[in-house]
Amino acid sequence: MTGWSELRDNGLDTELDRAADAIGGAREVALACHVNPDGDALGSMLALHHVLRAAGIRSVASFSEPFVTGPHYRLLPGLDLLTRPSDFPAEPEVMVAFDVSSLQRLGDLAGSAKAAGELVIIDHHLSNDAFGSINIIEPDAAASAVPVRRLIGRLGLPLNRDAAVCLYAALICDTGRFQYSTTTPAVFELARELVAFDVPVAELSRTLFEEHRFAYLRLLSEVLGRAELYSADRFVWTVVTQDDLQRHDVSLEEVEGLIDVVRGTQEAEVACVLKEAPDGTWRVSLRSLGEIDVRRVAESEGAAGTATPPGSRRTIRSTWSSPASGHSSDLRGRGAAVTSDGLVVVDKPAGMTSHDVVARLRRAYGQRRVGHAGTLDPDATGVLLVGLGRLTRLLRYLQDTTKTYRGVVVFGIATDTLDASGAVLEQHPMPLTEEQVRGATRRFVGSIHQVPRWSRRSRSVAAVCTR
Ligand SMILES: [Mn+2]
Repeated sequence: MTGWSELRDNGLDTELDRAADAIGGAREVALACHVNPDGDALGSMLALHHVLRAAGIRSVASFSEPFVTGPHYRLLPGLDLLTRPSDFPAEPEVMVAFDVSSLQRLGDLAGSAKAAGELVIIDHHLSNDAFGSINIIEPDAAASAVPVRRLIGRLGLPLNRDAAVCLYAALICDTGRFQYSTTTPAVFELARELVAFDVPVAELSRTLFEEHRFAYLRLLSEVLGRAELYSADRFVWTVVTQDDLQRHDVSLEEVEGLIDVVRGTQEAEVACVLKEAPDGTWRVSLRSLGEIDVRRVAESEGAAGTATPPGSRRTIRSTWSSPASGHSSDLRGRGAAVTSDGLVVVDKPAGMTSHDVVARLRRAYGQRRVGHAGTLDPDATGVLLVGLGRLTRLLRYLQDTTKTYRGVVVFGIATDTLDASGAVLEQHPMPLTEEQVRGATRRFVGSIHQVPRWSRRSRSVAAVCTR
């Protein structure tokens, strides 16, 4: 244990007392958890909500847009008691943030946190930057539910059944049903106390971990069908697009557990799932077994971009976690100044080289290490995957995968650069029929080996045609 951690542990008692005083003396307490809440965030927040309500202390509970929770959380009592983020107090007297490692993780509610008279942070992330006025941070705890239970005790308020169900759900979500290495005797002691409150153990386990709509199984078969394993690098990954989700009528929240299927790959140490959100941003789930500790990488790096760079409509948000501890670490930065590691999916316009894109992102992020996966000619438009900082290392895993190119062919024109943007040297009318074109293109279908031919301007005319 480091001196830093000991100091924090020693301070915990005082912080619990200060939080209990603030909450006990408030006219209303505003509770919030992180964006896209997981079981620990939701369960921890709702547990205190239930306890305060039962004691006649006014409280509101919410989280940022998108204000939706996955169907697997439906057995958590109190989802109907949540307040929309738009109705959350702008300047709460006392605000409590659950399972939130940085201000950014509050999303739309970050403004309320800044304006709060007293901001209590309850968390167990090692990376927590203690941004509250009162910080109850217990890095050794298996879940935020643990310090929440302590706080309830310090408030002198009794647990009730609804609160116990919520805390139990939080505990099993963050320990993977008592299987991660964070599952200590203290975890079982808390579980023992909670289960005495008539917690529906089997139903919670099934709804939180096992049950899915049949549509999800269909989607899963497609997504797993396209998973790729890089045996030499011990890396496995797959991708879920908005198109997949829409065709199968499955929500983004429903595919939260997909990473746990992918990480079961025996031949891989690191598993990755890319998920496309409705707004075109990407969420990256990374899990590691063995020696590659993605959580430590995340914490030492402290950041990944959520900012949208100029000229790009897409960003990637990253969540890193290690199943060994079940402890997920958010990789997003603490502010605009720290957003220099990440993956950016650029929709490259015509006229820019891949190098131009890299130069522009380098300036925009003040990050020297910028690399791209694959190359797009100046005339080509579309997806160019760019890595910033440490995440440039991921690029080699991503660039050998299948790509699709769409092209338009104009017959009868010859240019000095061999591409569409060159000066036209010759032009002949070519009244071709569809049959003639089909007949002539038949020999281009399939796998073709071709010696690259260098054009004067782009210097990169290499083609492999597949269908
Ligand atoms: Mn947690």
